[in-house]
Amino acid sequence: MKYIPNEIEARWQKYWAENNTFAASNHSEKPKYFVLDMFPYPSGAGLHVGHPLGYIASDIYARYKRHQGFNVLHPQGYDSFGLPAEQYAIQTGQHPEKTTRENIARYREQLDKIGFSFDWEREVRTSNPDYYKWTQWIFIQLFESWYNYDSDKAESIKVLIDKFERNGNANVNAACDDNIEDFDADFWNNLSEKAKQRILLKYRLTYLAETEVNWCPGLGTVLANDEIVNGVSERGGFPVVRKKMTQWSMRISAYAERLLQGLNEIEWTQSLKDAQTNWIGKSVGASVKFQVTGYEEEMTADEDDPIIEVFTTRPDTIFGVTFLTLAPEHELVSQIVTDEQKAAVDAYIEATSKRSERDRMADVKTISGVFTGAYATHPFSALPIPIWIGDYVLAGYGTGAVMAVPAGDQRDYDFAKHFNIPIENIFEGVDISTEAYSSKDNIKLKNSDFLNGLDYKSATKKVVEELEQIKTGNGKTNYRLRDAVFSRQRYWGEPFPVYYKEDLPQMIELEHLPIALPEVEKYLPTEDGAPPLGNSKEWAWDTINNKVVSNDLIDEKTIFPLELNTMPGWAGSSWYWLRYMDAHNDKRFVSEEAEQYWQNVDLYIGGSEHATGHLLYSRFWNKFLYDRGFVSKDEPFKKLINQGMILGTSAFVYRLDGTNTFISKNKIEGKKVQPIHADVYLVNASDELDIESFKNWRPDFASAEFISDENGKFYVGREVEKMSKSKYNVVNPDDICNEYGADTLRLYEMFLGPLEQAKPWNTAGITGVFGFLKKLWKLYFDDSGLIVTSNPASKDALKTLHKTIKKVQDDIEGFSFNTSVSQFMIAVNELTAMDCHERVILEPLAILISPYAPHIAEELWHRLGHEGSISAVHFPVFNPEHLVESSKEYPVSFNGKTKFFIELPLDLNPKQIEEIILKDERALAQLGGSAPKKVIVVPGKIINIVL
Ligand code: ANZ
Repeated sequence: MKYIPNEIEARWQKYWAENNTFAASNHSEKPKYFVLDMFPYPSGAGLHVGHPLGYIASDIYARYKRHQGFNVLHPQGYDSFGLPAEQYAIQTGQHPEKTTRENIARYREQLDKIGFSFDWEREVRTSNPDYYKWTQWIFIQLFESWYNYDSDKAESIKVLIDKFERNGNANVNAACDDNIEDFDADFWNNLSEKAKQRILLKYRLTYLAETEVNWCPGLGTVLANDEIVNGVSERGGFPVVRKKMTQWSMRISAYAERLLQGLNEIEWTQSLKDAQTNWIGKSVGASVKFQVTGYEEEMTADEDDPIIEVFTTRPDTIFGVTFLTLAPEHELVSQIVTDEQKAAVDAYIEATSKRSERDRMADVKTISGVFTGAYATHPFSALPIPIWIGDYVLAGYGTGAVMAVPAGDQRDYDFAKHFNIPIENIFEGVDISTEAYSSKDNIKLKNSDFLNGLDYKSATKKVVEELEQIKTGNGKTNYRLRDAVFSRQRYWGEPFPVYYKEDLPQMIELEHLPIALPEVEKYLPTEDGAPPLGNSKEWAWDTINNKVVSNDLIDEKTIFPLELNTMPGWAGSSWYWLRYMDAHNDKRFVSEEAEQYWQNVDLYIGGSEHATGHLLYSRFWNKFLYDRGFVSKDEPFKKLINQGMILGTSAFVYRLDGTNTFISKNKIEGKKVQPIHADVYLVNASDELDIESFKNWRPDFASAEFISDENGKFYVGREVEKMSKSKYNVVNPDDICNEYGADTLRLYEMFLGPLEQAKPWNTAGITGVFGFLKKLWKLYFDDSGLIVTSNPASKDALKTLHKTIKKVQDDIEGFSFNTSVSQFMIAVNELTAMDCHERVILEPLAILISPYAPHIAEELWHRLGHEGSISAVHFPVFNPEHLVESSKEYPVSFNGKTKFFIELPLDLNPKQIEEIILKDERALAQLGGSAPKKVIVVPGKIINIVL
């Protein structure tokens, strides 16, 4: 009987689907285990062999856990809102819903071929109304909440209103907008409803605010920082500029400290934790207020007091401040600039608005800035400090203003040198004539009034105390993490459940959700620059009938306009793992019961590119839902592993310069050639090009000439590059499945190397893995059928089996899947050499391999006479006794030359061994009657007789 993977695999895939073999139950006596994959965005190109790598690893783990007696939830779905479908819609006029549905169908077909143990009954699609209904609901919950730093959690906005009504905001310690005036209960209670709502917006966890955003004219939308790479949009590579717009924002900054602390509780790689830690960017220091000179008394009531607040991590250097620098966007600039400097300042602001924040951060060489003409007063020395603006200071970080200390900060130093601003050296025994002094420990201060002779630590403490005393500053912790802009000017995203009444946002009640995406004629922004939903003629909310109605009916009394923006790509993916727990619930986003059972994700596998986007937003939303009592765990993903990228092995043909003649790789030496990508599908496992197919591949090669080598062969060159369509090195998993079967694909993907490392794909290596499966098959079958016996197993076979159980179990638990594949190969080679066909060995062997190669394992199990799926059978138990060696086959040497072997128990001592040897006939023959000079015995190793 031959091993025919296609037959076997189709049969078992059908069996699994028909029997719902991998459906997880929400009620089980078994312990639970939740294995999650980062769900795919279904692009038009389909999957290549790089995509399933993580899915195969998580599938092995999920299957292993089932064998260990766990109730495993291993779901899959689609992150199906997003830009590519919309761009495609703009280009082709096709509805993104249609292309998304088609792409999903293709993905599903490809995934099914690989034999994943997904519970497809729980599939989610973020673009389905029954899913985004709950994304809208979560948005509303965020709107109805504020963050209380005293209890250190999110609370209902009603609690805040209650506080305002009783005591005003004086004792409220909230995450909120800057510059909120203090008010008392009377003031609050006398406000109009509208005024109250305005104030509450400054406290809500999702709020409307005029923010500086990254505006991408090419895509017609706002982008998040992590959607921009090197100053251009990640998708499409369009330029990005800064622009002020009213946008929904998420107050993720309220969670900065908890997002940081939570990292200590989870099993993530250090590199991932470092990425999040840096992104959150905690800095401990102080806030210091500098009064602008000349304004102390002339303030009118409605004018902002021109006090420049700076954030510094080095309060100890306060006596080294020789100027202040404001970001060009700083709101005080226009107020304090002197008439003489106004033209220069305006010109500078205009020039810098063209530079992106990233450019500004990256560029440390260009020094630019301008004097405002104004001065501030030093809080301790009372000396006048000139106020400059410079674009090395970022508007969005800290307070957008710095106290510049050329002695201690290189950028300040360079700035001072450039503009000839005096530099005050405040460090004892340090030369700062050529650069700022950056190390802070163990160095004493001088020229610093009450700080002279103090070191960094005590000076920092002293300055903060003094500042607090004179009410000009205080200790402060700053985070780089900013609130996340949540509005996108796009069509293919979740609509907000929001309408506007007198410019104030109003939430639509849960019972009327989802607010479904309307039909539009065009997916582009409207003529007057409104987002694409502005093209819809039916996009108004009727508050009497609670439904979406025609825009013509808007009367601002009972019918109001709906929000035109949609939510960003990360909205739907920030809670999807919860929906898998209870995917069809139409009463709640997840039932309490299901959530209590599954709690959180035990193992999450996905790409490292989501380190600071998806993985921060998800933790934020989960913590929020936890605070409000909707979920039971603070952290969503207990353990997380990043799979490495699979690289393509590109093929190159070499064209003689200036000709249409191609030359075999082994003939190019000394010739001027131009390497050109050839599709990897045109090259065989020995790197020979199929010339005829190559000619047919592209018209410009049809008439090309080819110079082969002496043997008539034409070789290509190979190079490892990113797997990508444009490099013609993409390998489609369907082709591998068709030719060798999914089990071979799965084993080979794992065999390529450690899961977390990047590694090149090379289709040539796959035949080895395919050969291994054929060899495995032959342990069970010969040409006429099953050859498995019920004989007892030999000691050696048991040893091979138990060695393998131990290795595979340790490997799976340590996520070292590649080494398991090697062990399977060793085991099958050993058992083949032993001619082992015993059921007691081969049954457990089938179970061992089933997480990796589930189809062949099912088939073997079935043919061994079992009913039902192998996936539920208990994993073989390792018995160390089978590995203990009780005897040793000693080589027996005479004067160092091995003459024969003898098997002896291992527990004999050297004396006993010597006695046995000297009676052995073969030894007696060697000795020829004479006594040996010496007998050397190393127990467990050697016996040497010196003649
Ligand atoms: C005085 C000083 C003296 C500073 C010294 C540093 C060294 P991190 O660690 O990144 O938080 N700073 C503050 N706000 C800024 C902004 N919006 N744009 C650019 N720079 C800004 O660094 C905080 C330090 O960076 C602050 O401490 C401030 O300069 C500067 F010897 O204040 B320092």
